[in-house]
Amino acid sequence: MMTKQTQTEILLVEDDAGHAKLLRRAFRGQEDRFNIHIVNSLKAAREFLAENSPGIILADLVLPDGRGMDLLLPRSDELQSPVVVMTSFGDETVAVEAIKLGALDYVVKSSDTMEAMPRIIQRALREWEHILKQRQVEEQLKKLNDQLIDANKKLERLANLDPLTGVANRRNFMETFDKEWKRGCRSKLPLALIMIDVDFFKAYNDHYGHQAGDECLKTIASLLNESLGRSGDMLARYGGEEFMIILPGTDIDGTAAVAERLRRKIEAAEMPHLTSTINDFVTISLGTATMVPSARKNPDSLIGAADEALYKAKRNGRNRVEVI
Ligand code: GH3
Ligand code: MG
Ligand code: MG
Ligand code: MG
Repeated sequence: MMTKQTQTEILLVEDDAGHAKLLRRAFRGQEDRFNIHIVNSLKAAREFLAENSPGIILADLVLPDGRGMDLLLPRSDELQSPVVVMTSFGDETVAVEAIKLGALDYVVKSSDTMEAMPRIIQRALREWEHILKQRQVEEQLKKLNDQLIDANKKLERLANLDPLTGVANRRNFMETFDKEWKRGCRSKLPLALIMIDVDFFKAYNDHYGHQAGDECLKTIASLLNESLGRSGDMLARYGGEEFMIILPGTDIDGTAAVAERLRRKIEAAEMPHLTSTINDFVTISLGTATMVPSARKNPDSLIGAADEALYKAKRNGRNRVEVI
């Protein structure tokens, strides 16, 4: 089958007029496939390359103003065209250096190789095409891989966050609590929990509607979040209108002080709550518990203690902090 050939421009960098003539002769009759441009120095080659990007460069190794492979300097990846270096017999070790610099191939000059140059060039072009395709595939793979890493990060974040409030979800809380418990076992430092429940929130929803209830939960979450100081502190949405806070390395007094600060913060926000029987505004009840973790203790007992303290706060009138 006949396929239409596209013409390839060859930049021939050759200072020896005799060699240049031989090469031109070798390509005779193939003008439809090759268009040869001859220059006799590196300087002229660089000038040509500043304006053109030939399909391939065939460069003599020894030129009056440098070496053929110097075209690959300073960075071969800036050069768009592949370079084939021509060496004289005995120059092969230098040719290896050319390959290291990024030359596609080298040809030892002889009357045979000069004659065979069109086929040599054809083969080099096929190889170059193959290299370009491979590079493209590698780039695509890298792009896909980066996208995958991004997507995974996004997924992981989503899996750890409560969609309504944007704070950590219960799963995230359990994981972090488990980690902090183990860390506490080693450090022998206390681990504190604050369990929080919105007061009369069913009545809030009934009166203002579920959507307003959602907005209220969002506001509460962000107010609580901005009130936490230390980097290890963590706020999580534990259930419907319940939040949990982990305070690593915090003792009973410190925890009670943080909890009281949070209670006031919500009260001071003055979110109207007409159907609360204890206040004109939205309030929260808080239960705190502190424990020095140890392998002999059950971590659930700390959560249980915070829950018990919260229950006590509800029983004792709500909008208050109780400590176990
Ligand atoms: P208490 O002071 O004893 O805590 O009374 P309460 O009404 O807050 O307690 P209860 O547990 O009876 O009601 C909690 C209500 O919180 C039930 C539900 O209407 C509301 N709630 C739970 N999750 C959500 C939520 O995601 N969005 C909204 N808008 N409301 C929620
Ligand atoms: Mg020369
Ligand atoms: Mg509740
Ligand atoms: Mg409640």
